[in-house]
Formats: sequence, structure tokens, C-alpha cells
Amino acid sequence: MIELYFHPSPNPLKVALLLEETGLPYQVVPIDTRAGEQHLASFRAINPNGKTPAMLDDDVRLFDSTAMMLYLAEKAGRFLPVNDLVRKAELYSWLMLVATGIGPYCGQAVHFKHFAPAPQEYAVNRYDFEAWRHWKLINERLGQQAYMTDEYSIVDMSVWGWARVIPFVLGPQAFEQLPHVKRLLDEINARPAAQAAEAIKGRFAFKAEVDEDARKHLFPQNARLHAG
Ligand SMILES: N[C@@H](CCC(=O)N[C@@H](CS)C(=O)NCC(=O)O)C(=O)O
Repeated sequence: MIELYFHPSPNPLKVALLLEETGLPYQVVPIDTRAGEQHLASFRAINPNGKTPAMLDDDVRLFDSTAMMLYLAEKAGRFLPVNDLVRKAELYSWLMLVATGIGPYCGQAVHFKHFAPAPQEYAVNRYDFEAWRHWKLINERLGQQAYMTDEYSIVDMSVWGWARVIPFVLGPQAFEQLPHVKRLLDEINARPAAQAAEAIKGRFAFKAEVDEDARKHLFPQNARLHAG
């Protein structure tokens, strides 16, 4: 049985969406990152990077959400063109753009806008600019075709994970400039698989506050600022 080590955040949610879409049986193991569970030795044994998601499929262990997207799509034989290297090349390219562009730049934009201890104009400008630049690439692509590749795939699911939080990342009016992203988000949100993935959160008591203790777990680098 697959075990998904999960927190209700963009990267774990896109894997939950794919699991729901494939119908593969899985269990959720909650990892409350605001309570510091990502740093437990038992979790680090599965994901040495100490981030969610992680996964066990019997003896197979996986960390990094994009590795899981590829593994699960190959396993299910769906949501990527299994035997077509040319179509796969297109899918890999967009998938990695989401993994290395959307995820990290949105994450850093959120950090410097919402969580940095003091306003960081230079950092906010840099990450907001890059987050917007990547989202405009996705929006342009989705203005030309229904999905990121020639059919609904793990790329669209990866986009969905982060598109859900665009107002928090880019501002409350951001979708006005990203109408094609909003169209895909609404379409995927209407799928039963997305609703099932979103509902996982309600089955567990994840810590909601980002208080002093949560900041210690999420931003361990801050300890160096106060080290004297
Ligand atoms: N490249 C990793 C990034 C994972 C990641 O940053 N996960 C976030 C949730 S979206 C997390 O666990 N944050 C808690 C922490 O950094 O301690 C992936 O795609 O899985």
C-alpha cells in the first residue's frame, strides 16, 4: 500500500491529486511541518531533505514531489505519454519549469512577503518578479491550448498545486492578469479527484498558526541571526 507523507501545502497536494486521479490505493500519513514533524529522524529516514511530501510504496521510497508525479504516472500508465519519447520531451520540459520555476520562486515570494522578520524590498521585488514571470509563461501556454501538453497530465496537476495559492503569492487581484491559469484551476477544482485531495486536510488536526514555535521549525536559518 502506498503511504503519502502529507501536509496540506502545494507540493503534497499535487501528489494527492494524482493519486486520486489514478485510483491507486493509498494511505495518508500526516506530517505537521508547523509542529516540526519534518525534522523527526523517522521522517528524515524517508526524506533526507526534511520536506513534504514523501512516499513509500512498499519497499520503494520517494522524495520530491516531481519524482513522485513521474513515478506514479509511470506506475499507473496514465497522465503522461508512456511510450512516446517526443511527447514526453514536451511534458518533461513543462514539468521541470513548474518544479524549478513556479515552486521555488512562489515559495520565496511568499516567504519574503509574508514571513520575513523585517520588510525585504530587494528580495520581495526579485521573487515577486520571477514568480510573475513564470506564471505569465504558464498563462500564455494555456491561452494557446486547453492543457499544458496535448492532454490533461501531471503537468496540469503540478500547476494546480500552486495555482490554488496564487492570490496569497501574487496578490488578491492576480487572476485578472492570469485568466487562462484561472480557467484551468476552476476546471481541475471541479474534478472529484481535486475535491478528494482538498478534503484530506479535514481528516487531521494540522496546526493552523505560524507562531514563534512554528517559525523555529519552518525557518531554522533564523537561529543564526540570533546566535550572537
Ligand atoms: N522540491 C520539494 C519541495 C518540498 C517543499 O518545499 N515542501 C514544503 C511544503 S510545499 C514543506 O515541506 N515545507 C516545510 C519546511 O520547509 O520545513 C518538492 O517538490 O517536494
